[in-house]
Amino acid sequence: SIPESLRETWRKHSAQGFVDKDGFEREFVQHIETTLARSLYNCDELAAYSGTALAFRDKLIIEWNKTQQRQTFVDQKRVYYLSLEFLMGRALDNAMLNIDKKEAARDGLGELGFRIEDIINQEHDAALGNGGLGRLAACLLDSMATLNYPAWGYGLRYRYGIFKQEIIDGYQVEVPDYWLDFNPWEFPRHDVTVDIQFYGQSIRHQDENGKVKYDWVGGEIVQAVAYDVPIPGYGTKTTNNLRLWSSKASSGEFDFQKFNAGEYESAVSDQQRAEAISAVLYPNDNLDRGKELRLKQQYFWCAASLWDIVRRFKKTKRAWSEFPEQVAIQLNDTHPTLAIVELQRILVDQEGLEWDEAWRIVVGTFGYTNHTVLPEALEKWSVPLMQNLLPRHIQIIYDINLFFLQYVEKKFPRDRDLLSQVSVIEESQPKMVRMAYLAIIGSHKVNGVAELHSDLIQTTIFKNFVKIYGPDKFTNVTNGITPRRWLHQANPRLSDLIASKLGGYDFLKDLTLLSGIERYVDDADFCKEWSEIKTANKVRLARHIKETTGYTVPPTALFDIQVKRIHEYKRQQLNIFGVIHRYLKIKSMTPEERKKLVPRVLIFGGKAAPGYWMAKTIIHLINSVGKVVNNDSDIGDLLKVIFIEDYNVSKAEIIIPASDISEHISTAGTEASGTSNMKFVLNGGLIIGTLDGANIEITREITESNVFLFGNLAEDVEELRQSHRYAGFTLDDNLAKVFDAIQSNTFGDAGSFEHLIASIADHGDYYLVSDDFDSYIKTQEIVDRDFKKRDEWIAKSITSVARMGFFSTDRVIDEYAESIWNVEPLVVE
Ligand code: GLG
Repeated sequence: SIPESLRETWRKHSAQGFVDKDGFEREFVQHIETTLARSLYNCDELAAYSGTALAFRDKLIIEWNKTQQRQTFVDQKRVYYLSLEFLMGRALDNAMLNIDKKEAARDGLGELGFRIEDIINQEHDAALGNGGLGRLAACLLDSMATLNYPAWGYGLRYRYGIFKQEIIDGYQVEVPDYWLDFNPWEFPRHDVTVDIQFYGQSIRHQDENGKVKYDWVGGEIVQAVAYDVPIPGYGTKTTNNLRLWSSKASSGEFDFQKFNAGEYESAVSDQQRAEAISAVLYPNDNLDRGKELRLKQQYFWCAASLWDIVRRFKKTKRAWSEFPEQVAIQLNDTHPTLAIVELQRILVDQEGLEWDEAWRIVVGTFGYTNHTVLPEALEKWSVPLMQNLLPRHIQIIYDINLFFLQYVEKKFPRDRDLLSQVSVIEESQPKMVRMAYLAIIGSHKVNGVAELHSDLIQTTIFKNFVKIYGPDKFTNVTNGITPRRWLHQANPRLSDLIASKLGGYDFLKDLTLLSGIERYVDDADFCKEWSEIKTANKVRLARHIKETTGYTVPPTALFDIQVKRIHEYKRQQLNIFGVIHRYLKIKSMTPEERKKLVPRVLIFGGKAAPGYWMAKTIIHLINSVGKVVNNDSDIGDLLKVIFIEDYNVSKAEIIIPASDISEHISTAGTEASGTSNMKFVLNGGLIIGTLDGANIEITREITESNVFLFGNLAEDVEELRQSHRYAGFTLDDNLAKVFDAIQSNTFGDAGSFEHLIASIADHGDYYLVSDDFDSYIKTQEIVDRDFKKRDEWIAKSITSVARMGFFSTDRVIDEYAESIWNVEPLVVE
């Protein structure tokens, strides 16, 4: 660093960033003219977006620098959140609001000839995630910065995020999402690079003292390069860091020999192989596919992150035993479980610690969050695959398992069944490494993401581990959402109305303050404004629907929305079958009866994993039903069915505030938490749902009279499934009629939908669509009835919002900090 005597000069010129409208305009024009080499003659909206983003980036990076200096200086315990997914969405609007400069930018852009909304809309979403798990990581980052926790995220810098979805002739088509053409929010750190090794062999030898050592030799090297993304907190100077790793051929790796010998293709293909590691996000949600490249991604990212964390710790010259007091690493699902093995390897093989001492450090450092009980989502890696790719790590895994099983054997002598049930190695053909078991053994705390889910993991998939370790190792941290993005940014008018009654925006930092609006539920003016805001949000969505699908939908209709990944367990099929039932019913009604009906717009959105045939069939069915219903003049505006293509974070910000009711209708016991349920309620929409995931706690908070619940309970699901299997199974009558309609080609060629119907009618109805159908359509009738009582509906909406304080990720982060991480906030002056 620069000598003290010269620092005055530095300080004099230290970057400040703009503070007001004029300052914004100056920075904007400066960036347009120099950084972007454009002028007022050729500044289009995209360039204006770039100029605006760069002006804000400057501000963020100044605060980022201060935060990092302060955190390094104070050197208190830090949190590292390892997640293979960060579904960030857009950054500009968020930055404007979090550092409280949106009005300066709005006015400045106005004077320079632009509308701020158009500029914000130029930004490409950062879509480095699939769904709830990735978006949760993004909300947690926002809260960690807002609450001033010294916290970093670590992930991968995918060149291609989740694919863009196009709907062509009713079918999903996947298009690559190349998003890095212009990304002002990242800083390449070409000085922060590390070589990551793959393949090769682990060689056992003895050192000069006769101690057994292992050397990992040979194989190939890939370089990890750090890219930093600043994460601003709301209403604080704290700006944390999200470090994303990008892969490239190691400098020594580009084979100049081959190149000089004219073997260009093979020289280049080595390079491409290296770059492939961080090229693309795997598009599966709640599904494990066991592909080698995925394992490479996982190790590449864990090894680079651990190198970085260990390096930072070593600079402080503390004893290794202090590591868990300085470092908390949270594993977002099992994807980063190799970090456990990697830390043990570093400590034992590189730093020379004894196994037991190293292992105490490892377990004290890690916490593991489980996000699902679905068996198809639980990660397992084949032993031969791992043996080949990570020869030293597989040895360490075997040793971890050996010591663990010895511990179990001591506690429960001669229980052979127990040993094979909890072994990290599944004795299958080939043998498999059970990553969740490894994550439990290597962590001091394991948590689920909603009460029911945390109970279920302790009584089903992980029950043996509760028996072995006792219940204290397991805990619950119910998910949340950041109210900054999901209320203030997505629904500014509602946020402003609430602020006008609460005397300011403090509720955005303490969401429990929302309870203060409950006393306005009888205030006619307030209710009227509340209702008008909902209508305005519906008009905005209707416009989006018109522009993107061509369909006109009436904003006075009941907007019924289901947006999330398409999955059989989430049961979009139940929803669309319910829509068909409604359609058939309307067709059989007299004109008098029709007059009494509440018109409905059914809105669907969500991606199917490219290899998930059944999910794609469901999308096709929704679109086929839409095509028939929307063009049936006999139905008119009474029913519309819309599929919004390419559902993502920025579309969610338009869709969620516009709902009257949204659907969270998973088979009980399958949705770990759900988080969009929280977003919808926070935006004044009511929900229809099963007693599953966080629906249960939402119901507890806002009370049962404000939720439309239906369906079987989690505790009865297994028995129902069994009964389908053995006692034969009769379809629900109304569902049978729906199937008849589909099978008589009402919605196009019935053949396309045969396997979907068969999965229910002939193959055991695993997700209990038939069992829940009657309860579902009856509850939808109650929704129709209640929606007509406009005043009561608005009262329910206000009351629900007032009682949502619990579901902020600020509360979530405080719980993690207190019960898992043991970290304290650090305020940056
Ligand atoms: C999971 C679950 C969701 C959960 C989310 C965040 O399926 O129920 O809300 O994580 O914990 N794979 C996921 O998206």
